[in-house]
Amino acid sequence: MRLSQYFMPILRDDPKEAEIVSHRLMLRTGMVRQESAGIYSWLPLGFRVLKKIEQIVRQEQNRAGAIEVLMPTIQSADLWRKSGRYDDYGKEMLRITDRHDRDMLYGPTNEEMITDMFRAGAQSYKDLPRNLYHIQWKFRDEVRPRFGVMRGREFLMKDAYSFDYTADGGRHSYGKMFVSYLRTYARMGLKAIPMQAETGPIGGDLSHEFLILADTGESEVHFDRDFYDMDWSEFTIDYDDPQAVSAIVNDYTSKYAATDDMHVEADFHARVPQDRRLSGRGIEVGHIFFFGDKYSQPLDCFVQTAEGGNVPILSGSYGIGVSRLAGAVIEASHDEAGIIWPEAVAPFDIGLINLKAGDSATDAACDKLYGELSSAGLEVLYDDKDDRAGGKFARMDLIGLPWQIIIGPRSLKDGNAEVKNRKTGERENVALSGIVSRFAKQG
Ligand code: P5A
Repeated sequence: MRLSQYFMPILRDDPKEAEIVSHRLMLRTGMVRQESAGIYSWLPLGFRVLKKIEQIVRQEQNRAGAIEVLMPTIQSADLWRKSGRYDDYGKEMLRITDRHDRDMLYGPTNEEMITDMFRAGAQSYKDLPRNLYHIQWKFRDEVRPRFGVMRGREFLMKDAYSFDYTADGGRHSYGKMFVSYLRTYARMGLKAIPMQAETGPIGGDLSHEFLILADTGESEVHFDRDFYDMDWSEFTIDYDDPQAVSAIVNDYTSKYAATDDMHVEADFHARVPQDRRLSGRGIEVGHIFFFGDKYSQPLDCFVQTAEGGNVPILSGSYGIGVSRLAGAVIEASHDEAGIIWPEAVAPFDIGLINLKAGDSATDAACDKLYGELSSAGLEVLYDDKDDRAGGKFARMDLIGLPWQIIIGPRSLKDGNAEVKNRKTGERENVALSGIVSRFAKQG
């Protein structure tokens, strides 16, 4: 993408309304724009990040055996009346009346709808287990939307729903999602600690929240320092092996970690020696629940057993805050100069800076390299604008692409470009002829 033809409205100054760094940087880099309180447009740069996050989430859900569907944002109130949540949800639910005076709502979550969909499509225990998910916009009329996309009113969520026949099967389904969440966050360069959590309006008695540590987080958290020393890199797993799955779940849940609602100081002290007890703040990037027949009973979601009886399906639901993650990654990875994107979710792989746009030799070298890198499958943002060098450097640092390739008349004399790593700040002169192979190999 040529910057001269792109739409990336960078703000010169820090926006006043932004209280936390991710919100500030998302506004400054023109990733998002607030349309109403807690409701955002995703501009081209932000949209690319959102799609990358979504794709990692999708790949890891598929890998764990979940099947993608797409349910609508607007739901009928009927099923919510049946489950009893129509009144429970209170003012957080955006209620709409259609032209026939029917009560509708903008879905804050989809337990009811998917349970009804599954009921209509599954008859016997042989149709189980299954896990269905979608990635869809939700609406919750939060009292205080704040921190940009971190606590929006409209936000993108991945929500998966498991359907099982036996309690053991249900636990395995829960474990698979638990493990897939560890892999998902690891791929984005995040350490998300699973913590015991309250179930709130979703319900059930088994639940974990996944939190990344950040001073700006909304939740107070208490945990064993051991989590710091764990191996957070990606790992392989055979999801069909219940023992392998539960071994990983046990490994992570055997250490103390709880959000403030579930925190018991006496347990913390009993289980964790003083020098390993840590308390701080965290951002909730995922939340999983097992609630058995809470929705299948009222919504009549039963299957036939082998013996010919009828039993309610056992379910859990599993959420990831996809749009929130865009902010969370920035909270976890930035410096004074701006964002530092982990490669997996960066809007582009490389920023190519032409230091002398208009100079025919520099233009020719940049254009050629831009074409070659693009053909090699790399995503390049090519700064071909006629701006001062200082401004170009600052802008490229601000938007935080992992690599910068800088070409000007001086480096060109020796047939070189300067390659800068945004994260480490390291710079290196590389022969122009060797650049494509260098990045293609990494890619
Ligand atoms: C689980 C999936 C649920 O809604 N039902 C379907 C269950 N869980 S949850 O914890 O309420 O939400 C799941 C994740 O969505 C993100 N999230 C938000 N992101 C941005 N703005 C919001 N207002 C918001 N509310 C929830 C969180 O990451 C949460 O973990």
